[in-house]
Amino acid sequence: MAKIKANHALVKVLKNWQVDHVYGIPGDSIDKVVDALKKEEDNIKFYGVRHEEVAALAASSYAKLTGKLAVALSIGGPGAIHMLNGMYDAKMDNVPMLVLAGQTDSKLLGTKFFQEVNLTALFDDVAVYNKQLESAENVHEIVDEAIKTAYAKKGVAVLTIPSDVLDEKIEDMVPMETYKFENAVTYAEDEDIAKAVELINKSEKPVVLTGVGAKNAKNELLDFLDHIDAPGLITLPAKGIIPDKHPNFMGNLGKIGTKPAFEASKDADLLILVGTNYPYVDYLPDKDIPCIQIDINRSNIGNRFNVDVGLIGDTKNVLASLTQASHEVNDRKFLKACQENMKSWNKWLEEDRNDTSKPIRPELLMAEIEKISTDDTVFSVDVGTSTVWSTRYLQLGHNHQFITSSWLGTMGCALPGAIASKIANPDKQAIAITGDGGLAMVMQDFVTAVLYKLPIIVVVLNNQELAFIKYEQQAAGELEYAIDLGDIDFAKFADSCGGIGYNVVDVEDIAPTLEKAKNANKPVIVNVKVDPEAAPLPGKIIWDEAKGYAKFEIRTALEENRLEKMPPLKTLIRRFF
Ligand SMILES: Cc1ncc(C[n+]2csc(CCOP(=O)(O)OP(=O)(O)O)c2C)c(N)n1
Ligand SMILES: [Mg+2]
Repeated sequence: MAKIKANHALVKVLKNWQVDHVYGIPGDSIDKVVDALKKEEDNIKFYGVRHEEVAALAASSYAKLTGKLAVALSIGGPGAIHMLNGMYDAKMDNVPMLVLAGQTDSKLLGTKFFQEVNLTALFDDVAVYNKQLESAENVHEIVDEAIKTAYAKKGVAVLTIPSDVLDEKIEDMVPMETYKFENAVTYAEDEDIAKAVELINKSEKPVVLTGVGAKNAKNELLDFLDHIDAPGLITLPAKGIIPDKHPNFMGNLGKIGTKPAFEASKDADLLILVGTNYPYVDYLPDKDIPCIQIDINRSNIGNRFNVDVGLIGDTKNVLASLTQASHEVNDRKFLKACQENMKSWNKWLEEDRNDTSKPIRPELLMAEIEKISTDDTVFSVDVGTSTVWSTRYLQLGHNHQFITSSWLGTMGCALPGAIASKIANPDKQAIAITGDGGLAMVMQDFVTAVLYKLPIIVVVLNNQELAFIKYEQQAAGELEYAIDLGDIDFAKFADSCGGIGYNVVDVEDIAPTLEKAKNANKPVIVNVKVDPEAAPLPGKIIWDEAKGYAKFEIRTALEENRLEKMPPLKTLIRRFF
């Protein structure tokens, strides 16, 4: 049998799995893999980043957008440690990733050699597959197994590779095949569907709360909502699954959700959970109302709520079965009441979206970003107040995509997400929406977008502080502390990277500058000085937060002798009552 170098065998398996790109930084302990990738450069493109965390975050984002596994690689020791954050992002948002990490030469392992870190121990908690390659012989089988496991368990597979192991020649047993992983389609039991249908038919006030698990079932979900005439709520990461302008849509549920969603939830007599492991039980209805939960994963059923009927299966076919078997309802009184509620909410949102006061309000900025978007823009949103403004004020349509770091909630995810979006879909516009703190964590990789000619638009909500934390401190009745960031001229920075940078300070400049960004065929940073006093208030202020705000006011007055500017009273009142 023909012989092949083990590093080439590894890369051949990646090719078999239709891996067409890799993110990473080369270096001593991983260079054998990089060398083999060089030989396949026409098939697998290497995206060299400036920080390994960005490699892992981009890989995770790519998987969120496409469902396909992406690969991140780095040397062992420091490079591998840098990747950890993006790996947790993939783990917690349940997407497949393959990490190839270099390691000290096998003969030196255990001798406290330079850069030797126990990577198997390091990755123990984050990985669904975590092996150190001990010999070259079966490399193809091991890589295969790693990728299959990442897909099957929707998580991160790690292969740690001591630098000398791939040096050998082995028998070429890599099959000449193309693989595609497909989860078996699961159908819920008929008997359970019948029980669920009975509950649905009996209910007067059903509420449907949808999570990202329904990402591939948009049409079925909308058919179901129309058919039973029920209000549709979403979790934050599911933004975009129900178009914002859909008549049954009540917005997202939770601390940064809408008041109508909260009220629909509290008033419901039946809760239908679709593809979500929603954690904030305070926002769910009281536990004794009936509940139907649809999930592909049995272990999610009844996690947070007393579930009467668990429908284990693909959201797509389960929703279709429910639509087919349940009574059609028109003019449901409950939906009408929710829609009335939503009308006032939308009126308030519209007022905010048109607020041209100075300094620039983030709400207006969102409305302006929406105007330059196309009908299939991918929005990659960071963690901070930009998460609140984007989820609340951007109105997404059926073909928009929205990604963020939903469960890990890591700052710095927006830029890597936009880079991955352009790689996944070069023809779709990619807009990153980020805070100044979040961008500062990963900004060096703007130059990656420049280098690979990925014309992304990065909009920075620059308030020179960690505003989200400021409001958390206020809501908890604490004094503001350690939140100042200073000012970075991100526009100058963009220019210095070979991209394009714009500073926006005046309201009148927002629209023309965004228009220029839209038409620039280069990566752009639009650095917008936004109002640091723009408070991302919860849609519905729950009692503890109201108490926190009051305590904060009293403490600032007493301990600091000043009365801090509170969010406008009008806003507080309409969200509290
Ligand atoms: C890696 C990481 N560190 C810290 C936090 C906690 N945190 C959440 S939001 C936030 C502030 C974000 O600041 P910025 O990006 O400037 O956005 P702003 O809230 O000011 O709009 C912080 C520190 C986090 N989520 N992730
Ligand atoms: Mg900020």
